[in-house]
Amino acid sequence: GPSPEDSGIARDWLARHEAGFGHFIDGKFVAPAEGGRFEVLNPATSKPLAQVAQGTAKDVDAAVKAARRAQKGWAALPGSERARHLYALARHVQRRERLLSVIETMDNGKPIRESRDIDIPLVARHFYHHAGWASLVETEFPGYRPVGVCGQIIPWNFPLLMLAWKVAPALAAGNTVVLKPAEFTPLTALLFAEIAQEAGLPPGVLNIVTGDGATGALIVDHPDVDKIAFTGSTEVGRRIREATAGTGKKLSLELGGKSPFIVFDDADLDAAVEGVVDSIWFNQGQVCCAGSRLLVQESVADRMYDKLKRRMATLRVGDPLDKSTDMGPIVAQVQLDRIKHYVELGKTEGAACWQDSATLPKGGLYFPPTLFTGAEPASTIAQDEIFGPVLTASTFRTPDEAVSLANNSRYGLAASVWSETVNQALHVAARLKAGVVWINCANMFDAAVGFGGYRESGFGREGGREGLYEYLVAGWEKDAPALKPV
Ligand code: TXE
Repeated sequence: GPSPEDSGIARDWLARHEAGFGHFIDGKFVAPAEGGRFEVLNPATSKPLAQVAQGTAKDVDAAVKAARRAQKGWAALPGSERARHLYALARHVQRRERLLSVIETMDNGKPIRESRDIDIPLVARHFYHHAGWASLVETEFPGYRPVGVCGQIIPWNFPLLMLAWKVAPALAAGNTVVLKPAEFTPLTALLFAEIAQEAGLPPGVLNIVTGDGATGALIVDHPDVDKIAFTGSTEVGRRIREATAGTGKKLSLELGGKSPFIVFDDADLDAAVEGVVDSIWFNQGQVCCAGSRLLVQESVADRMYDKLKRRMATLRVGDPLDKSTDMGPIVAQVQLDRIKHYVELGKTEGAACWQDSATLPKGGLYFPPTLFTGAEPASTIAQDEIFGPVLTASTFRTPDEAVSLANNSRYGLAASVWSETVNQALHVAARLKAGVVWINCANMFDAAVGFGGYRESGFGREGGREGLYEYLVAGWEKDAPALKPV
């Protein structure tokens, strides 16, 4: 966990910015053009952490212009030079990983163990991986060129990791970026902008404008943006798709999910219980690919539920800066209200609700791990994305029934299958409509593997070779310098 010294550096960093953060445009921090700022809260204490700029049309336009000016020069660099910059970003993230982890935890509420051991190391890994692509893109994608200026809008559940997922491939492929972090969690993106300065990233290549949905809409609508990459709610994704239809802007959307977690009677139930913990109680369940629908084969359902309840009672909900904490607070009051609403609704829909009786810490936005058993497959709690620590369980009899229940969703992001019979697991996996299927594991990510959904979970892939296509277009432009090989 963080030593008092680590919390000290975080406090110092926040104190240095007490007057309020600006936007990061053209390599410099600039005050918001119209002066507006909003408060960012710590969900563990409900106290303010910082004042952050509210981006308006002038700020967005300045950022897009800076990105446009920088783009040709950035694309004209030899791939090995762009790689050098991405390696430098990766190394600087590693050098600052303690400060990044503590700030991420204070801003988002996720346990320090997760930000320190998962989020921030994966951020570095993503930049290292894409540094490799920067030097390979010209030879591996002959006939392709960068899209140009990319608008990137990200959510609050993995604030810096979602930045890395979007920024690393865009820069590797020779694009420049205007990125907007989520209004609840903009701090590590702003710290990353300082890191980009330290690492010597050329001005204008990465611009960060903070603000809410209105700022995001200004980026989407800006006529000089060539591509939008969005991760967030299905509702906003739909609006962005409408807004970009007919503009020629390239678009990728990574939206919600209601991913099935299927346990067969021959599964290692203890391992499956740990898989459930990683699937739905990791990051307080605020995970787009969370295994939020447990489907258990009838003959082992009671045993599975008993084991789960016993394990749930051991989860420690509390101060996210304490390294023994398993679950921190929910990111914001509106999200907590949304979760409470669904849990109340679930009780009226006839499912049995189980929560451990341990009392929650006061002052923060805490919610206990929650299990619904006997949920009707068509009920709201089994169909809607709750985006909180709420698991909905029901049973099946045959593999066919498991597949049809699993696919009975308007989403298609991820799935997890648990069985010790490898043929059964593979056969079922192949019939699931999901962008990623894990067998006897869950929530495994790698920068080299494409991630993304079907149906209302969106389209486009992030990571690896597939992810690069989102940041390239086929063809040739008269005045566009070709990507240069090493
Ligand atoms: O998401 P929003 P919210 C789901 C989850 C959650 C629900 C609502 O179910 O309960 O969405 O969360 C920006 N044009 N997910 O309201 O609003 C916004 O500023 C352009 C799933 O926080 O979609 C933020 O930066 N941008 C998800 C980002 O969009 C707009 C992660 C996401 O916020 C905009 C988060 C607009 N009109 C929520 N309106 C996942 N798939 O991981 C808002 N934004």
